Amino acid sequence: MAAAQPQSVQTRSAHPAQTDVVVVGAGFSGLYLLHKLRGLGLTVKVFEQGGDVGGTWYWNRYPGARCDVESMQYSFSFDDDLQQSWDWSERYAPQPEILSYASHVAERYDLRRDITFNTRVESADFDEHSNRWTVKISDSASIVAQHVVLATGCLSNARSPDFKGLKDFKGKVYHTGSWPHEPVDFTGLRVGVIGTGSSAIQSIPLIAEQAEQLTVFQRTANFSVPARNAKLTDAERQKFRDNYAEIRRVAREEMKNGIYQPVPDRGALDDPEDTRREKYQARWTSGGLTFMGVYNNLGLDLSANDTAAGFIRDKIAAIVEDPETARLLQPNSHPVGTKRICVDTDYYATFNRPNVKLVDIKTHPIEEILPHAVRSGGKDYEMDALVLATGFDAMTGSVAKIDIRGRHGQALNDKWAEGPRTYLGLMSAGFPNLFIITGPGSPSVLSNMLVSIEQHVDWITDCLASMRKRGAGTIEATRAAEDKWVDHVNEVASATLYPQANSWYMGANVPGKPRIFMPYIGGVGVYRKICDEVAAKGYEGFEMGAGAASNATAIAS
Ligand code: NA7
Repeated sequence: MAAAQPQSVQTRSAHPAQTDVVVVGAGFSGLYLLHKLRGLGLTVKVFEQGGDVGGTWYWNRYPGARCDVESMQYSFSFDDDLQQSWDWSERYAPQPEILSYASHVAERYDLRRDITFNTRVESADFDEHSNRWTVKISDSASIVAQHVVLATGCLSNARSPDFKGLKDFKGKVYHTGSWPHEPVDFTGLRVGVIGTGSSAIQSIPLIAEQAEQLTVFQRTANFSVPARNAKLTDAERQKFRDNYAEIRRVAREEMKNGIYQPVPDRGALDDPEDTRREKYQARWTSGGLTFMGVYNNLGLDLSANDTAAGFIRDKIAAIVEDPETARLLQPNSHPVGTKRICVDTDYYATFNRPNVKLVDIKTHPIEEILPHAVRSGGKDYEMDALVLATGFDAMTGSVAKIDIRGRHGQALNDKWAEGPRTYLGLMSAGFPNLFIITGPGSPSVLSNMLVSIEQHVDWITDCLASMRKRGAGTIEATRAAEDKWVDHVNEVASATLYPQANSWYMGANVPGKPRIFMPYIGGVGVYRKICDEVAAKGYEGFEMGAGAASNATAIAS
């Protein structure tokens, strides 16, 4: 794909350029937000560090990368013509197709003209006299904005562990989260994959087909269910299209995870063993993330959860021929679903190939990377190439990379040193006019991201419209509302099994990161209602201030 040309903002002059809104990131959130804000007549500048639109889908180009929510649902719903006309080719679109979709959206709404690519936002400083943010971008230019919206994504900050000797490894090192744009050929190579999260589970079967030898270094075994990916037929697409209004409504308002699916009417222990197994088998056969939706208490009750976990462990034992490999692949350290359940195509069966080997690095952690090998348990595994499938500094990592200073020069990173604090995941007290899309404290990664993105963008747009109507120049979460919300987020999480896992939801994958359950687990339907009520009550828990004029016409575009 040809990268769009970076546009310039007014740079290095005595008077920096001005805009109503700076948006950081041109993934799905940034794109939709730009479209909506233009509808309000606001001037908007979007800065994107990648060479084109797509966000996480721009970077995650590893073999087998695809969404794990079905494409007919992992797509925008805000424009019926768009959802009626875009043809998804497979049940779970592969990454290149999702990227084409993002590109199509950018073209359809003529978005690229307000996006500056290959440009990082370095810092944002709030000036309390003018009530404006000064945003510094990577070519050392600045732009002044009334509002800043962080559309930086939850899984955009790829993380490479600090393995001793890694920089001296003589072969190529790849990270699944920042894969090269040109094709990577592993033919004839001895390849090591470190990590067994979703990215590894999607890529391992394909790398195994190419590589001469593939060694998988596993710290934590993960639960994975078959995707049962397939080409979509016209009839399947049409069924969605004919019912889109209702499907989208239910996904938004009635589901916890923003995915339209049958709603369970009972808990796992309410069914006898044989019925339960039949139901698990039916979901296993139909495939996909909705496996966890068989019963309504799998995330709440450990005994119920054990029945689902046991079913998957039995499947692993049945698929994987070598008993020791099967044992290692069977997850035992966390309840199923408390780390995001993975969706795969032939992952477990791949370990039956003669060229694939599993190494347990929980018992024998990686000691060091040598120029041509990985050393674990005192043994050297010779390698020509390494794939780090080691995940992200999720949810807060991309925000933390920007030096954000709010009232009294307070750094957001200092405020969040003990864990992120937000009101509704949308704003943080002391940082007026700074919004986060799908921020910590909102359902975000526990949901179909497109549903959560649309909800946040719509809410923020309505909020800005309301500010303009009232002549308000600033909006800010109150400390009291934020404290209450943070308590609520923790309380809801602690009633579930989720905090039991060392997951990236908890920040547990990043050494030194505070262990806080970051997303809001109350569900997208409940969360939407709360946000709508807050708005209906005149933005309860937020303070609007007169500040400087907020209307677009006061600011040169
Ligand atoms: P994940 O799910 O965070 O997986 C990362 C994997 O890398 C996981 O198995 C980790 O083991 C492993 N890891 C991370 N650091 C290390 C070190 N230092 N040593 C050994 N192994 C390590 O990232 P993904 O990219 O796969 O998926 C992220 C999300 O993208 C996914 O949930 C979907 O929503 C899409 P650990 O479990 O921490 O022991």
